[in-house]
Amino acid sequence: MSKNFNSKIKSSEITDKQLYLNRRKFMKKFGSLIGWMFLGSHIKGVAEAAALKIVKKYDYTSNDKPTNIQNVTHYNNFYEFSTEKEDVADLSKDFTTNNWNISVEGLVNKPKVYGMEDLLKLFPLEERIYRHRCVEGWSMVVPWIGFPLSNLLKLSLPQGSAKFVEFTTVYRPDQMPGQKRSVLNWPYVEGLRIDEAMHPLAILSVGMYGDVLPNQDGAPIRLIVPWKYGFKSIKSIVRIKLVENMPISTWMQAASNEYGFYANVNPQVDHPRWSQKKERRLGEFFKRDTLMFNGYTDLVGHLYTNMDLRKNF
Ligand SMILES: Nc1nc2c(c(=O)[nH]1)N[C@H]1C(S)=C(S)[C@@H](COP(=O)(O)O)O[C@H]1N2
Ligand SMILES: [Mo]
Repeated sequence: MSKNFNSKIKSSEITDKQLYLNRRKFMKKFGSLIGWMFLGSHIKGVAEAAALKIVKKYDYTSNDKPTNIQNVTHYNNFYEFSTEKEDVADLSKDFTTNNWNISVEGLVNKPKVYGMEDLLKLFPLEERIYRHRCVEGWSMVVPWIGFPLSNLLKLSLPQGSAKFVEFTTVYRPDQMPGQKRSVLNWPYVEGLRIDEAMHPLAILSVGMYGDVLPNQDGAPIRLIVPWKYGFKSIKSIVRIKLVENMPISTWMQAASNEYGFYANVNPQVDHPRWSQKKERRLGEFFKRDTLMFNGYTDLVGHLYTNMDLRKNF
């Protein structure tokens, strides 16, 4: 660990031993991944520096016990590969994420195309344990590795007219068999209001359980918005666009009466076809109560004062 890295963080934030070990694993993975991508020894240094920047933050971390990684990686919604949750892991095995670029564009003063290595160099990575609630009634707890989305947005200098952020998943039907079928309008699109996108809870994740993201969980980079239903947390992102008008998300296009733009977790507002009062944690038998804003009301409730959450579901 380099000296200047140490001096930048408070002692309370220094990672514990387990995280340190995970970090070594993560570094090795990223080191070899990026080494393979660029075949340059200086790039390995970059990977190392980025991985060393994982800082444990306790502010937003849930006390819930993380779900078994086997469940999290073998029960996935990723319609680009399959609508069968148990099949996504296998069907995404050969998906390639090398030379991945993300473009930040639209109503910003500094539009730019970032490579993954740029992002890792720019933003320190944090581990955050978040609850995740799928609109279909299952939930899990995942230790993500990532950085606040606001870091990237601020760097792009949003213009005053930017009111929403639109995210787009990669379109690659040759590697994503689900995109050859018209189950949804491809590519998958999601959106947030700009104040939601700037909220410190919203992160771009590049890893989980101390390692890089598995393909089935949205490699190499995905959004995580833990107070909203899982479909907002768009995977394998290639474009982030700041816009003036509310984006029409893929799920709004598919069924606007069932999937709204806001999609805040809300046990009081049922889905037209099922109740949202309870949820089943992967790996658990008994259902538990679903919490308002997935338990993050203290942190995000102020974003929705004076809003009718029944109308804006
Ligand atoms: N591109 C894309 N992103 C997506 C989806 C998808 O089908 N395609 N499914 C969403 C849904 S419905 C959920 S619940 C979460 C699931 O994330 P996980 O498989 O990592 O648990 O991803 C979300 N992001
Ligand atoms: Mo979901």
